[in-house]
Amino acid sequence: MTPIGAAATHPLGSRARVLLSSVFGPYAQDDEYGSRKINPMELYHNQVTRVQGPFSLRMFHRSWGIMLIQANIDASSTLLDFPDLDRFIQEITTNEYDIVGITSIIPNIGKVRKMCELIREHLPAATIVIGGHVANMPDLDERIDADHIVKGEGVRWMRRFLGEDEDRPIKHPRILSGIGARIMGMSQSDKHGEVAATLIPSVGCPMGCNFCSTSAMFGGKGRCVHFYETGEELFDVMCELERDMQVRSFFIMDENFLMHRKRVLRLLELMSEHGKSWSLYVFSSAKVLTSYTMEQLVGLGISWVWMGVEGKDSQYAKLTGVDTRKLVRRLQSHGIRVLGSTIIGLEGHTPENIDAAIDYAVSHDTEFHQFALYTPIPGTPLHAEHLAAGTLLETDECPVADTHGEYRFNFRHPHITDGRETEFLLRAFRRDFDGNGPSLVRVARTILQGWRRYRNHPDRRIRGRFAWETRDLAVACAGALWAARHWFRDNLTLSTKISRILKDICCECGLKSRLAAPLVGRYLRFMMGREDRRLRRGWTYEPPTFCETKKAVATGSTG
Ligand code: B12
Ligand code: SF4
Repeated sequence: MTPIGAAATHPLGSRARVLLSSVFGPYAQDDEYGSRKINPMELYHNQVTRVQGPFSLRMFHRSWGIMLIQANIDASSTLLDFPDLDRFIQEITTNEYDIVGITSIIPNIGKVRKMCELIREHLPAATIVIGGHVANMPDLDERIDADHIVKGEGVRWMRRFLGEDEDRPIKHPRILSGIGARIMGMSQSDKHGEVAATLIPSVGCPMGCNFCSTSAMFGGKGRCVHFYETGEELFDVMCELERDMQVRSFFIMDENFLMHRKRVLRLLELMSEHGKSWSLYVFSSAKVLTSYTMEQLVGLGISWVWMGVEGKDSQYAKLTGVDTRKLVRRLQSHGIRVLGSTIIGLEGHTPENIDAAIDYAVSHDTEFHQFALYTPIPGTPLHAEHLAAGTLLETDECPVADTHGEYRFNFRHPHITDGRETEFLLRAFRRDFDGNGPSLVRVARTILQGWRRYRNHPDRRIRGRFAWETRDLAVACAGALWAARHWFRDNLTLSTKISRILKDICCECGLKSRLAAPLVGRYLRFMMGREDRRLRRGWTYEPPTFCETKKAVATGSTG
């Protein structure tokens, strides 16, 4: 095995033919390879809106790590995303590859094992390279048959392996942030300009929270890897993506984007100078968020933020001194939607205090709320602690495929026993939905708040962004709220809440909304009914397969 850092070059260098693949599906089913019905290849429906029925936001995200690698190597390559087993076999039996790279997370290890076996059988001369979070498993080399296990950043590793210049600038792939979005039984448009571009400025996070595998993967506390060091570099890439993809919004895949203050403030200057009215969707810790003024956040176009709330009285430095409830209210009053993230099963949680912990999370009334179980993941300090204490469950007690954080603990919790965490987790999702209503309604509420506050802002750039973000309010949103109110007609609290927001929208948007709400609403209500029946029959949603080939780039690279 050659870990990152060690010298290794493929004998063919850049003349090698490379296949990069994600693990095979279908994903939302229980099978021998580790797929789990409860663990679909979806962000929202898996970890955020899973109990929201037809209101749940369904959407897929491509495998960005291998897309980034493919865009940055000169060798000829094929990228296979979301194949099923037959499609993967077809790819390796009908083509010759010298290197096969697989990306995976730990719960999907059974699929990696199977894919390695198939590669050995059908492409015995190929070099197998495994990357992504699965590489953090300490004994991975004993569990699968691969040639290289790459921990950490993969672009440099792959360039080095191919004998290419590893220091040349990073080319950003053109990535739509989400695909196949669907809500209330309706497929959403993937058309240019509607969906944000994914932007990957860095990987890792220097905060180094003890449970965080992303931080651990790229060096842990105090470390991370920047693909674009400066505000100028980032701005240039964003302009390229804006031009090529006709986007004006960016999903910034950087665990703590705002933490890199110098880069961010320079980006703000450049955005202002060039009149860029972009929307940015970011991940940020609460403490870092509060280190910016609201004017700066709004100027940057921050309109959606994924923020850890973790749990009441949690010990994490990223939350020290921050009243997250107040912060959320403040952000919302400026039109910023929040995806709060709460951990169920922290060390201090007990069956007696879990309701209070859940109520505290729900009281944030964020637009979206992710709940996940406290899960020691190999490679993290938390995992090392549990290993030393002998509190981890053996894989025969808890299969790796079940350690995805949405089902059960992989360790012996000091207070929560007998598998009760599964119900606690579900309870959290349900209470958030029952108390705060569908996320879609909350999003409409906050967008409206932002619009009311900023529609007359003296800066055209800022006004323009809020106008753009409100573009669906008058018709589609009004209709959705009408349908949602009808859906909850027997629930006085929620229907009153929804009515109030709909009334506000009609006040702002006038006759157009008043007419559209019942017309569009009736249609949506019908579609929701259909979707609900489909879901009750056990329908699941799978991503389409992508196969993208790139010819070798002629360079002076060694071979
Ligand atoms: C996007 C994403 C998803 C997408 C998946 C898209 C996909 N096609 O797989 C969605 C939303 C569906 C998802 C789902 C889940 N995810 Co997820 N996800 C992420 C997220 C937020 C970003 C990943 C990313 O693209 N990063 C940016 C790219 C550039 O970085 P990268 O992928 O790490 O790739 C770099 C290196 O790892 C390496 N590399 C990667 N692949 C390869 C391959 C080769 C050959 C080489 C050499 C190198 C290499 O090079 C890349 C460039 O440096 C990460 C968190 C994070 N910030 O990374 C979590 C994360 C990867 N997910 C995680 C988990 C647990 C899950 C879920 C189980 C959670 C859940 N219960 O919902 C499910 C699993 C679904 C399933 N059935 O498989 C964990 C993995 C933990 C672990 N150690 O295994 C992470 C780290 C989040 C976390 N901190 O808990 N996820
Ligand atoms: S702040 Fe978030 S991304 Fe950073 S280490 Fe902590 S949990 Fe991970």
